[in-house]
Amino acid sequence: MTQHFPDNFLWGTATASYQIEGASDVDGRGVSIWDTFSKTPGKVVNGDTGDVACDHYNRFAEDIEIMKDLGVKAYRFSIAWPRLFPAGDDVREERGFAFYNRLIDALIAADIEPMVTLYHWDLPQALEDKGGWANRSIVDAFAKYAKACAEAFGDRVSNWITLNEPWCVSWLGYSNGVHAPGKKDFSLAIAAAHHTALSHAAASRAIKSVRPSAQVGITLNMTNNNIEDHNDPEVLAFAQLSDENLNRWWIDAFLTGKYPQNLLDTYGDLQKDVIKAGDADLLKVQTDFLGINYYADGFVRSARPEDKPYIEGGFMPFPQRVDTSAPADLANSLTAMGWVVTPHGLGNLVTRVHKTWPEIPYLMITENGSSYEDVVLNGEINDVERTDYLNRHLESLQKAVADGVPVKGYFAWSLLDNFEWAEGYAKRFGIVYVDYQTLKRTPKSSAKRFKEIVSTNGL
Ligand code: GBH
Repeated sequence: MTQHFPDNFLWGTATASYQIEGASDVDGRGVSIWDTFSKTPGKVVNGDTGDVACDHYNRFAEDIEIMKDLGVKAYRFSIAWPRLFPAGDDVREERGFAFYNRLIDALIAADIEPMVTLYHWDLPQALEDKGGWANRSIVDAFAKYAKACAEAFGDRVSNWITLNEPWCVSWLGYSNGVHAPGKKDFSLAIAAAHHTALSHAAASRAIKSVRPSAQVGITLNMTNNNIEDHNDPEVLAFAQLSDENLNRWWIDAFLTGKYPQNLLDTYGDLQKDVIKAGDADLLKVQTDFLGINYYADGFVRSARPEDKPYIEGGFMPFPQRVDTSAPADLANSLTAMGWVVTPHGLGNLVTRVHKTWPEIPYLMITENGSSYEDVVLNGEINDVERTDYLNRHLESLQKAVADGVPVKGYFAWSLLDNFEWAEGYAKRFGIVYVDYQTLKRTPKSSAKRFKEIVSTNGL
């Protein structure tokens, strides 16, 4: 049986500036926190940096040709804040604006709709020097940057994502330190979580003030936490806290102006003085769509003897002892990232999100994809596992959409193999292979399959 997606379903591919652009010291670009972090020994596998990456800055025309051949209707990319405002202040770098004008114009000429993410993790270092996302002054700086982007590009861009995965920004950046700026302090992470929520609201209002008809959303990395031991109160308490910390924090903020009280109680003194009187009015904002990045489900079961209170992992300040490892039946087919493959999770997730928050007008899958070790054989990359991941996740998504969940688009992560943050170039997520010696691009089998899905609008 053929499974079809709705007419006008927005098929796209996604990337992020620091992961693909390279050209790090070109045209007045300022230093970002990922330049600093990746050049700090021990932070990124192999000492890899984004200095060259895929050299998309110089090769974007070729990348657009690839997308045109794939037949995709949209392209989600991010703007590097340090290209437009190198010192994170009001001083503009016109060559940075010119680059994104060239990119956007070329996309439109190719009939590909630009979907812009304003923040995909490359903060100007000068702002981090003042405390970054943990300092409340970031809210104003981000709103100004957003407004400048809406003014410059909003005549041609109508879809905007304020922040990508503010959970990662806050918790990976400021609490467990695996991402830039690499800080390890629970209270900074909570401050960042609040300031990213305030920033989403402030930026949304700023964009709408100059482009009233723009569609503005936020992208969250969301998952389902599968509870395997329903009788263990520690498991239940942990699952609820994780859901509030990962999924509900930013959604409750823009819908209601409030955070989950249970979570605030658990944070206790760590969140003291961060949330100010009157912030509820600032947090609440009309959000046109929710972007969801989905990779894999999570699992929680009763602790094994070796499991320590979760707080000791330096990840989230939860005192429960639980086991969150991969279930045995999924553990022998992990991706190269070590993540489980749970395709039904995508359909389950969008269904649950729509049921829980029916007031969110529509959803977009802004990222979904997988990393596997690719083998080049006679110039071809037959990435069977990645293709299978794509097929199975889209099958699950199609069923949910057919059942009435308003998902308007799907963006494959990623168009190109690229700089996978702390994993450097060792982990490949692209549907198009990049040879980092020659920078030659080669579409993998998964790209050919995606092209087929896009052209038939179904499976
Ligand atoms: C996305 O992050 C990013 O937006 C994108 O830039 C990146 O390249 C892509 O995914 C692939 O990684 O952190 O041990 O608790 C996804 C980040 C991955 C964060 C799964 C939560 C759960 C495992 N998410 N992760 S852990």
